[in-house]
Amino acid sequence: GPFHNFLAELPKCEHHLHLEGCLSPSLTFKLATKNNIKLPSKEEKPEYESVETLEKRYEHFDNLQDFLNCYYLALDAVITQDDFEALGWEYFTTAHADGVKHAEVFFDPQSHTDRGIPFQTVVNGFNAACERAEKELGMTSQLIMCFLRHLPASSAAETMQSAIAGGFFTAQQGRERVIAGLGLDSSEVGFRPELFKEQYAQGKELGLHRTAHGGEEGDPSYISGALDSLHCERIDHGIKLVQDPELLARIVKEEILLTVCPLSNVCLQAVKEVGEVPIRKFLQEGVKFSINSDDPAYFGGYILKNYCAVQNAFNLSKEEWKTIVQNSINGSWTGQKRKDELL
Ligand code: ES4
Ligand code: ZN
Repeated sequence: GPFHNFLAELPKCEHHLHLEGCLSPSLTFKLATKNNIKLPSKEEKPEYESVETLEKRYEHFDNLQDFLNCYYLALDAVITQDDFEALGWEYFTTAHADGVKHAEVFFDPQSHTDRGIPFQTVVNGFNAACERAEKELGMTSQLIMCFLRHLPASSAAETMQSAIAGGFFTAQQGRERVIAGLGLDSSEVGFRPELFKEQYAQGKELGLHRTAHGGEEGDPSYISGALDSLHCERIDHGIKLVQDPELLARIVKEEILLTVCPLSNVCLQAVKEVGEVPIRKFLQEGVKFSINSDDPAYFGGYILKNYCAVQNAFNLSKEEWKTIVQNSINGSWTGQKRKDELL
């Protein structure tokens, strides 16, 4: 539509992006071939017959768990530090083309360490992509280490220990910390935020930023739990907030940023269509939010497609877009100097 160029040129910040969610069917098959990895046989899983059949599989998910099963399976193809860098680079080049200037990206170390990949292979690979994006594309970024909530807290504690031992939380002269913050993702319902209280307290003590997925499929108590027990500065998704007006008022008052992912919500059937994402309500009530792509290789597109889908559903004014972009910049975990460049 006529708004496309306007949306393309907005200085975007992305806050809700899983680097593993950029693993497309074509990259999955390419890495599996290179690494001599056996993907599931087509007898076991017919969708693994070809790139095309896997693309077809990703067109429909029943819910979050159905998607996560696909997402963890495809990761078997990703092995070497170069593979992690390639996955990160896939993100940064595509996001750059969509007008992203600053990205705070998630990764899931446990989905790799659990299959025998060393922690530092994962972090060094992703960090190399971040550094290359800054040098070659002028994009700034931060890495956010997520705990998988379906695994026990003891596994999250070991992951925390690996990051500390590797020096990834430590700022050195002139160099910022490699990992800037903590996140919490994977299956939400039944895996309450309170389970990870100790790891988040340790992270806060170390000066790390904190966010958690909440209110994607879970009820609003998963959002308040992340605020009260994990001291989160942001909430990822948070769309179920509309079920609790008092909590909504608190989110406004405490200026908690929600990282909303419209196409993801449709693909995982949290809503029937983008028009059901409470964008208008959040704007009216003064809830701050950013618009993000979540897992672009699975949910039909990168950030610009999400911006366009919101525009098609809500027909926002240029003033309203300015508010969204300003809140995205101000809610980023970067210094005032970089924010001033983006504003
Ligand atoms: C995720 Cl959409 C979503 N929700 C929860 N955990 C995730 N990990 C990757 N994508
Ligand atoms: Zn997510």
